[in-house]
Amino acid sequence: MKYDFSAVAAELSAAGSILILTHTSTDGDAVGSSVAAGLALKAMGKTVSYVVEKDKYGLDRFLEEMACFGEPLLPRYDLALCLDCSTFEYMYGNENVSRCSRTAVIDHHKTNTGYGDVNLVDGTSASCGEMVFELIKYLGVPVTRQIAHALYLALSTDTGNFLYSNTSSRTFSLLSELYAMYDDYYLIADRMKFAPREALELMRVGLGSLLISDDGRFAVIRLIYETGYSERLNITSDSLLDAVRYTEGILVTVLVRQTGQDSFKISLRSTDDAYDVSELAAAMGGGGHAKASGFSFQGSYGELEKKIRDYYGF
Ligand SMILES: [Mn+2]
Repeated sequence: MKYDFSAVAAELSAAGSILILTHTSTDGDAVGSSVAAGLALKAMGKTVSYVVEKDKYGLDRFLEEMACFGEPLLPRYDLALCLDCSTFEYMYGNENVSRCSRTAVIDHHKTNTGYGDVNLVDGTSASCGEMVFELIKYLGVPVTRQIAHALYLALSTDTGNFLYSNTSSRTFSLLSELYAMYDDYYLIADRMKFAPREALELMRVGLGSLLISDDGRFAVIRLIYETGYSERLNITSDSLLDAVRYTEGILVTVLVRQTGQDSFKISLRSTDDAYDVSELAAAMGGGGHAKASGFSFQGSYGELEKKIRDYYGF
């Protein structure tokens, strides 16, 4: 057994009522881990409530349990079960932890601060869902179709559909176990491709305003009021960024999103080892990694563009 579940399992069996919480800006691992753990605990006869944000994929049609996310809370719980959340501050609705007598944490972020009474943290797990899957097996709870779908969602999200560098043979052996039980995960995978209608307009504004340096190596996506961007389009720009950054020849992609009259949020992506975009981010008071980083800027768009052009020399 990869994990030592004894401390967490002791907390779970002692508790009659459990409140499940996870991180802000919900994602598939947060939702999937919560639903899978919640259903398993209910099957054990526990009273379970959730403080989890509704997802953005419309997955509630596959995971009926998500209808419980908005249910009113009890005044007290025996245990807070915090999943996939590295710090207490980053937890969605963390004020509700005060309703709980004890706190148990299960997380795969190696930076987890250990804010629980018991903490099971494993930085080598690709998703929190992997840990929850093993926990459910440890507890001996049958994996229903909905639990399996929730686990698939978690495993698939945090590995970028099993493509990121964190994907391991263990991920695939857990996946293989899931496929041995059920085989209709394409329903979830298909649904995850859907985006809100605003995504098309964001794509139109972003590509319509695209600025490419003469040598073709630098691209600036201008989501600013001047090019037709508005607060209504404040949705994820991941697919827009990916469409540009994975274009042959483009080495650095800068996405500028206007957040106010004189304020901007800038995302930087590099697809070439010669460009460490965290250097520009750090110079501008932000941070991140060599291939993906970001910063905020106060001032006019003109000043910002000049700073970026001067820095990279285009
Ligand atoms: Mn995660």
